[in-house]
Amino acid sequence: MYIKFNIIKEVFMNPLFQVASQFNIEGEPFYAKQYGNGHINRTYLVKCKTDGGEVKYILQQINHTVFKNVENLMKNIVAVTNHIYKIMVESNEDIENALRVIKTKDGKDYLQDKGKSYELLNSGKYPEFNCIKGDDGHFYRLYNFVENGIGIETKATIEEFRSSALGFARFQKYLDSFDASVLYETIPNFHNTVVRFENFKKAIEKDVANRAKNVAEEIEKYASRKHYTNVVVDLLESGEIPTRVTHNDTKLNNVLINLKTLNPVTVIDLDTVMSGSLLYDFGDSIRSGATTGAEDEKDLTKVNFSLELFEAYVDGFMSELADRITDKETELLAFGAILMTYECGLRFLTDYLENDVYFRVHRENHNLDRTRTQMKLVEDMEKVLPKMNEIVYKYKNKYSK
Ligand code: ADP
Ligand code: GN1
Ligand code: MG
Repeated sequence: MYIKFNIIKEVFMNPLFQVASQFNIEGEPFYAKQYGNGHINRTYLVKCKTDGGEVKYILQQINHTVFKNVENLMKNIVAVTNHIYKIMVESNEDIENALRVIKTKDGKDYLQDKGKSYELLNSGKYPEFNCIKGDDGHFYRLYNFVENGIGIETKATIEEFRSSALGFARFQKYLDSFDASVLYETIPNFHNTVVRFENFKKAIEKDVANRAKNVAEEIEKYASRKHYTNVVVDLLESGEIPTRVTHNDTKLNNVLINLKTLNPVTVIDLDTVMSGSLLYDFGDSIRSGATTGAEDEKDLTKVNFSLELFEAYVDGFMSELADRITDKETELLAFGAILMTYECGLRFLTDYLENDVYFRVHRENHNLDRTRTQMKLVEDMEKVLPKMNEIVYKYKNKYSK
C-alpha cells in the first residue's frame, strides 16, 4: 500500500514521467534521472514497471538551440537506424542491441512538449532536471536502453579501444550503402575547419565576455596552425578524397562496448550523421580516446597522446576497412587525428570567447581547460606524426587483401 502510494506520488510529481508516458512505452514510469555525460542533449534514464519486471529507456531532450530543425533531424535518425536494423536482420546479427527510435502515442518520431510537463519543468521545482527553456517548448525523443554496452568516458584499455574502432568501422560499413541524398544537414559546415577558423576570428574580434585577454597564448597556438584548416576541405571539394556518409561525432562514449566480451555493441548519438570524410570519424576517435587524460583535465602533465592506444585503434579500424580506404585517405589518416583534435580545441576556445553558449559547462573555465588539453594532444601528435604514419601503413598492408 505504502509502496503503491509512493509510486503514484512520484508519477504525479515527476514531469519526466508525464513526458515519457506520451511515448509508446511498456509499463508505468517510476524512475527518471539524468544519465551519461553528453555535452549537447539532456539525457535521462527512465525505468518503467511492467508485469514481468522492468523496462529501461533513454529519454532525451533535444538541444533545440543546436539542432534548429528537429523534424528533419529525426527523419535522419529514423532513416539511419532503420537502414542499420535492416542490414542487421539480413545478416542474422543480434538485433537486441540495435538502437531504435520509439514513437509517440500519436505515431510521431519526437514529442514537442508545450504542455503541463513543460510548465512544471520550467517552474524551478525540478532543478535536478535542469532544463533549457525555449519558446517552442521542449523537444523529446525516446530510445530503447541498450543494456549490454557501456559508453567509456575516459582511459579505455588497449582492448576496449580496439573494440571501439571495430564498432565505428562497422558503422561506417553499414552506412556505405546508405543513400546520402536523403540526409538533411543537421549542422551546416560541422567539420568545415575553414569556417570554424573564421568563427574563431569573429569571436576574438567581438570578445563579448572580455575574455580574449586571458587567453593570448592559446589564441596564438591555434592561430599559428591555420594552415591545417583547408587541407581536408580542399581535397573533398576536388574529389581527391571521397565524400562518404559519416557519423561525425565518433568520440569514445558514443560507442557502447560490452566490457566482458569486448565486443562493440551499438554506435549511438546519431545527430550528426551527414556527408563527410572518413578522416573525420577516424580523427575524432583518436582525439577522444588515444589519450591518458580526460578531455577537461586541468593538469596537463596527465594528458599525453598514447601511441599504444593509437596503434590499437588503427589495428581495429584497418581490420574492417583496409580494402575500402583509398590511398589518399591512408596518407592523411594520422593527420586527420591532428586536424580533428585541433578543430575540437578551436571550437572549445571559440565557445569560451563567446561566453560558453554551445558546449555544456560545469565549472568556471571549463571550455578553457578543454581547449588546453586538445592543444597538448596536438603538440604531442605533431612530434610523432612519422611514427603514426608508419603504424597506419603497417596495418593497411597487414589487412589489405
Ligand atoms: P549527447 O548528444 O548529449 O552526447 P548522447 O546521445 O551521446 O547525447 O547520450 C549521452 C549518453 O547517454 C551517452 O554517452 C551514453 O552513455 C548514454 N546513452 C545514450 N543513448 C543510449 C542508449 N540508447 N542506451 C544506453 N545508453 C545510452
Ligand atoms: C559534442 O554530443 P557529444 O558530447 O557526443 C560535440 C562534438 C565534440 C564533443 C567534444 C553535436 O559531442 O562535436 O567533438 O562534444 N557534438 C556536437 O567532447 O557538437
Ligand atoms: Mg554523445
